[in-house]
Amino acid sequence: MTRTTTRRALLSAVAATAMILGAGAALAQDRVKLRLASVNTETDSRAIGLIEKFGPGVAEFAEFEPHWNGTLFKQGTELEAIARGNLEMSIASAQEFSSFFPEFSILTAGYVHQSAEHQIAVFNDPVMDPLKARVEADLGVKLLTVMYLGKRQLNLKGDRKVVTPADLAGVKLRMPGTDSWQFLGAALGASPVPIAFSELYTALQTGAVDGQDNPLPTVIDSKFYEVTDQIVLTSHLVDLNYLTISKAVWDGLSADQQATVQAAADAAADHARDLQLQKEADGVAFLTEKGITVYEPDVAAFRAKVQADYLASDYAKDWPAGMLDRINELAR
Ligand code: KDO
Repeated sequence: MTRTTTRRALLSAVAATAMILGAGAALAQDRVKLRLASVNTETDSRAIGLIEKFGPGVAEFAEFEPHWNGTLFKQGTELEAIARGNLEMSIASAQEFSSFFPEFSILTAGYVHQSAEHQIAVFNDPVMDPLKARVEADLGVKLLTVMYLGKRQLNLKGDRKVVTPADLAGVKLRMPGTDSWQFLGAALGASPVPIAFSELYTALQTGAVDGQDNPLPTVIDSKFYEVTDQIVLTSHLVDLNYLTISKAVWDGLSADQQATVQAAADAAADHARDLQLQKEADGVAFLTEKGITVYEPDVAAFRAKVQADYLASDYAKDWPAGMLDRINELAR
């Protein structure tokens, strides 16, 4: 049995119990408490979108209680917390879902999503329906909407010039903890090192790693520019997160309340996306001003290696038939 299968089998049993408990709890309350756990800061665009649009949007019947900076649950443990009935909402990556459901790895692959609009088109397309249904059935988690994180870029210490993946040989590149993130780091040509987001600034500062990858707004928001020297504009992953809610809590809401939660989630994601796109557009000027060297490598060389590595990997064997073609069609 693979690690993924074991984790999923365990959780489907847990989720079934949590659904029964959760539904009862939601019905018994007048007001619904919606605690959200995430590792991002409270100044991140997704946090601002949720605070300004989601909380007020559901205020009539729900109390939105966000916990940022990984203070409630550590990075990568949030989905399990929802499945166990210990948490109501999270901001989760496709990589986290892929550790339960291998087919999600198609959404983690480099150079697959092309833009923020493309992410929305994929999320709303029927091609996502079986994936969403499986997450609900096996994990007790509902995907509400897709949130834009941005184009991930390399952010390194030192003055090594990076043109092609070969230039990253031996570079200790921090990537988040799950296997699919580590695979992406290796596909870029680097030696990936798993470190949680909340420990990343210190890891860069102490030189435990040579660099990290994240979209420019995150480099700015978390001040990684203070402890790094350069940005290589590989744009290797147009990154997303899903705003999730416990299926048990969702099922305990009336149809009107569900519609209100959905509308508030979409409004939060739209607002956050606008903010993040603007920060991304302003990012190069901001970072250059801070003394960071920003340049473009041979992006075609990165794209060719990353795509070839994914297509030759075991991950690709789990991609639903025709899904990659459909995702590519939606980019046009
Ligand atoms: C990160 O750990 O590098 C990452 O960018 C991964 C994303 O999926 C997301 O979890 C993000 O961190 C956090 O929300 C912090 O911005």
